[in-house]
Formats: sequence, structure tokens, C-alpha cells
Amino acid sequence: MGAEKIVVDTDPATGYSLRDVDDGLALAYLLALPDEFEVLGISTVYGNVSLARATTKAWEAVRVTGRTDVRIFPGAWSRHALGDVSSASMFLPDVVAANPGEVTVLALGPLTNIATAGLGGRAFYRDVKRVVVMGGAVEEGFGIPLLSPLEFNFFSDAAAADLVLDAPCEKVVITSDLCRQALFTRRELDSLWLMRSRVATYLAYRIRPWLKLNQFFPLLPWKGGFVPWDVVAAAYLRRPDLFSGTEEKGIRLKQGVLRTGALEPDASRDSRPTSIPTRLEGQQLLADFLSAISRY
Ligand SMILES: [Ca+2]
Repeated sequence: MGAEKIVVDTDPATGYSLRDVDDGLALAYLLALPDEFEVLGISTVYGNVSLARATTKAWEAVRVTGRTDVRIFPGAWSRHALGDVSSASMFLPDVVAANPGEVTVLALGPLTNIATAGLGGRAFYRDVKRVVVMGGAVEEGFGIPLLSPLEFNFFSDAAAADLVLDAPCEKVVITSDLCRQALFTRRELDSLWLMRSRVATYLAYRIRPWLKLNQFFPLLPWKGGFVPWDVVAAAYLRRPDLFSGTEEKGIRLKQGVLRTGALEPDASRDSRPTSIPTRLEGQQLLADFLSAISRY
């Protein structure tokens, strides 16, 4: 079997102060496995940081990993750009049209680029193999009182998220509840330091302050580490065996004035179900991440 064709839509911020490192970790993981994943392109989106800063970090990821063969396509600068033409909005339909039924789109940021590609006509959802999304919360979300459950990607562009949840294609949603079953701790960081490769050391330097912040920030519901959100979604492509309890049902964003990224069942969409794994072998997933990085 050949390598799986994928496109990664992402808002990397790895290394910017007080910003999540997960997109950069997910990119390093996938780019480490060229015999398993043919990365046809990386499209960038605002989210963790501005579009310009996210695009800069995407360039940094391909340069540090030595994968400058991978092309980068800037997309939406905000949720107000839903429907606007961008490099990403042209690239996404083009690449699935050129490889009908073969391309997995892995969406790791707000869904503005994906929804915009879908607005361009039925061909995108017809031709894409599947869309795997990190986003949405079923129960616990981010754990902030009053706003809970809150999930950043779906909250950032609720309209785009709901369009994708209604898309006529195979959809997998990796929720924040699921991601919280993995916790990246000092132990994983120490493993990276010990690898001594350029990529592992690059990641370790950027993970260290984020790990410290998570360890000492008192309001977070998880203790002793950080949740590697986008790494969980990326690992789903390689190790679906680590995911279980998958529910197949129609789903939509919870309606209301404040749409926080919470999900609810929608029977009217049962003919277009979404796959939602509910259980994760978190420790094995982190071990798989480390084994991929150790290839550098
Ligand atoms: Ca992200």
C-alpha cells in the first residue's frame, strides 16, 4: 500500500510565547513519516495566531524537518473571510479533484478554509476521501465555568464548523473531550531531550515553556502536563487502533446566542453521520508520537 495522501489545514504557533504548541508537534509527527503520508500541501489559517504568523510557523516546520518539498498555501485571515478566495481555498478543491477519493484533509484549526472549499460547489465533498477534524466538545470541553464546554476551533468560526458537520462526505471529529485522555508531561519532554536530533531539540525548547505554563496555571482542569490536541487528530490517521467507542451520528453545533463549540445530536443529519471516537489509549498515542520523532 502506498503512502496516504493528506492535506493539513493548520494554525501553528509553536514557539510564540503563551501559544499552544500542538499544531507544530502534529506537523513534525506527520512529516517524519514520508513512507506513510504523502503531504500534498499545508494550508494555513488564523486561529492560535494571525494568518501571517501561522504561515511563518508552517514554513519553519517544513524547514526544520527538512521537508521543504511540501508546499504551503495561506488561507483565511479571520472567520469573516468565510467564502473568500485565497491560495488555500483554490488549492483544496484542486488537490482533491486531481486525486479523487484519495485525499484525507486533516483540519487542525478553525474550519474557515475547509468550509470555503466546500462552498465552491459539490465537487469538493464528492472528491475528498474524508475530513478529519480536531474540534468540538461533547461534555467537558475546556473546563471553564460559564463558558463550558468551550472548544477553541469550533468556537472561532461556528458557522464554518456547522457547515463542515453537515458536509456530504466522510467526517471524523476528534473532540476536546477525547484529546484530554492524553497528557504530555515532563516524561515525554525528557524523551525528546534525550533524542538529541535537531528536530527533537527544536521541539523540546518550544514545549518546555508551554508545559511549565500548563503545570502552574491553576484554572486548568488537567494537572501535570498539557493536552496535545492536534497530535491526537494527526495520530488518528496512523493509529486508528488506539481509538475506540466510536459513535456514528448526525451532529451539529449546539444552537444558542453563545456558540461555544459544544456539540449536540441532530437526527435530521443522521443520513450524513459523523464519526466521533470517545476513547483513546493516551499513553500509547504519546509513545507513537515519540517513536515518529525519533526517526529524525
Ligand atoms: Ca490547531
